[in-house]
Amino acid sequence: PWPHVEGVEVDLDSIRQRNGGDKLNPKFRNQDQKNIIQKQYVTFRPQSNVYSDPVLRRGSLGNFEPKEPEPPGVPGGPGEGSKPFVLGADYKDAVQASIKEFGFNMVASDMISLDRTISDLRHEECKYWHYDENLLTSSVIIVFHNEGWSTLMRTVHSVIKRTPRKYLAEIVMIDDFSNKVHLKERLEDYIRQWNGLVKVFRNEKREGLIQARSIGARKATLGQVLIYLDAHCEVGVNWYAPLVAPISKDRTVCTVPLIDSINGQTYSIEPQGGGDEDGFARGAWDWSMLWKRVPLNSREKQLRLTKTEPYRSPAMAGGLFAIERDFFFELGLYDPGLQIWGGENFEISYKIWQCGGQLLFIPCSRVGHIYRLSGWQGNPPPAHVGSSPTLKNYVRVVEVWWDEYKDYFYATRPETLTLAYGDISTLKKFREEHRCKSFKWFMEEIAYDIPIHYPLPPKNMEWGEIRGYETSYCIDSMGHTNGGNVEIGPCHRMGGNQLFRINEANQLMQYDQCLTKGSDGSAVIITHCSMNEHTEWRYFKDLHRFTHIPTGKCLDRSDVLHKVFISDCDNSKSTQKWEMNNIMAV
Ligand code: UD2
Ligand code: MN
Repeated sequence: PWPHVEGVEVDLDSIRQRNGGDKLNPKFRNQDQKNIIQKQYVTFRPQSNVYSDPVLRRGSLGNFEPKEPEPPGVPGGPGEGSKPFVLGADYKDAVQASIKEFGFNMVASDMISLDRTISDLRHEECKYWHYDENLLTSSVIIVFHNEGWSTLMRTVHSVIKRTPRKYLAEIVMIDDFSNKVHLKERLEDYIRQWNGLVKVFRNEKREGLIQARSIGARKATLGQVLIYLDAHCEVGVNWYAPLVAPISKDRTVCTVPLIDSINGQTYSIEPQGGGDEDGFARGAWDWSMLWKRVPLNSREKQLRLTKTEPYRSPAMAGGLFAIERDFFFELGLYDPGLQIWGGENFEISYKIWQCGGQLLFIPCSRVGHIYRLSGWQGNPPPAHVGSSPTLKNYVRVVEVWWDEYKDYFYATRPETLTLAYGDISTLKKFREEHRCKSFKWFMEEIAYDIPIHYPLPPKNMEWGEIRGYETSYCIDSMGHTNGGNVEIGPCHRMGGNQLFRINEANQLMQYDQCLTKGSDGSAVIITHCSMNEHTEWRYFKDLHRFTHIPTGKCLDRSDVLHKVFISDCDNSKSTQKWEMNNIMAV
């Protein structure tokens, strides 16, 4: 018995052992799980895909609903039913170390059964949908790089536990050049229990998650549909049929489950937040290409009869989706020039929509995902990749897909104008040959609600560093935001905290922050602003002057104290002279 698990008498060490955390020994695996996993692995591919639309029969439980409660991983064990599991103070240091290494509390995870039960977070209505039983089969693909063991394996266990066996062709794991012992030496042994259902392939160099997913598509040859999951997920009750049914009906549909949030400390599962009153949101972006979610609007709702039906989304978050295998290949998989992390979620979304497919969010298919906790050391890109791969990815995506809208991206990220993003001619050719639609069509027909939440930004008049005239000192935000002072520092020509822009709306900005006057009436501060806020500045290039319009004062500095402020304009003061230029060191 462990004192820190209140009211429960379970031996956490034995769970940890069974999870493969200490000693890998398949005989520790629990009996219930053995009954679920079939011994013999048989390739299954239905000959035809007769498919009729799902029907909602409110009185009768859906044909894919479990007939009896799921067996617990460990009866009464920690985390069962996705109850929060809180460790005692004794574990504090070990917990912190694991968060730093993996982004999650691995000490707690290792004590929670890999086969634990979870609470059913679905809308009640979801239980009454009936689906055609000739669903397509799937390969589930999980790419991973240096992930924790039990969170990774819980992903695999949950798929095996909650996917009807006849539709699960294989689970393909792509090891993206991990260097942890538990991933290099134990995995093959551990997955042997599933007799070939689970496969591991290893990249010979770090490819990044994007190319690793394309590799996974090539390796996964058995299923008709490819389902991608991050390496720290738990699929929910009856997640499969609702996710795959729309693809069985129309092979150019790509589906995304509703993504709940697994707490990386306690492993409780919270329903996806935000969105509308039912928690439904559409995937979106701001014009600097940050991932955003906007509430499901009434026009989209009206395309459906009931609230748990799939709905259209302009974009996906990236990690969790299902796509027909051949369709994904026809789309050319991911752009081979996208590196490591980021932007691929938009590339695939635009490609799907603009080239004739559809992207649907599926309210009744739910999958939990653990978001990394702060304090995680991160996955630095490998040495053979140049600087800022993510930004380069964004540039490739806007250059290929955004047409004239790309100016809005450059307006918010002017520093990317100088990035060498590589050759995109093959992608442009693909777009032409497939007669993919324009971004304008996409914005008007599908993503029409995004500018309501994220208005198109004003164009820039000038951008670059703001240098004291004939000095080597520049205005520097010092990373301050939300009301912090800006200061003066040696110009470094690296952009970042010294990168500003002045736009047609008279905003003097850095990222999503504006410069304005502080409460003392003179210091210049930097604070978050939306479209019509802090429209206060004018730059007179020939006079080397920035004027603060509301006060009529001039931007000034104290060279000794490194302060930036506004003061009465005086032509003879050299500290009021500035020069904005965009010669960067890239
Ligand atoms: C989100 C997505 C993620 C991906 C990313 C943008 C969700 C829930 N997650 O960030 O899937 O689309 O945005 O690119 O939508 N990995 C590798 N090699 C690497 C780095 C990561 O294989 O070089 C693996 C990693 O182990 C994980 C997956 O890729 O399984 C996604 O990485 P993440 O979980 O760090 O990304 P996340 O969830 O912050
Ligand atoms: Mn993730």
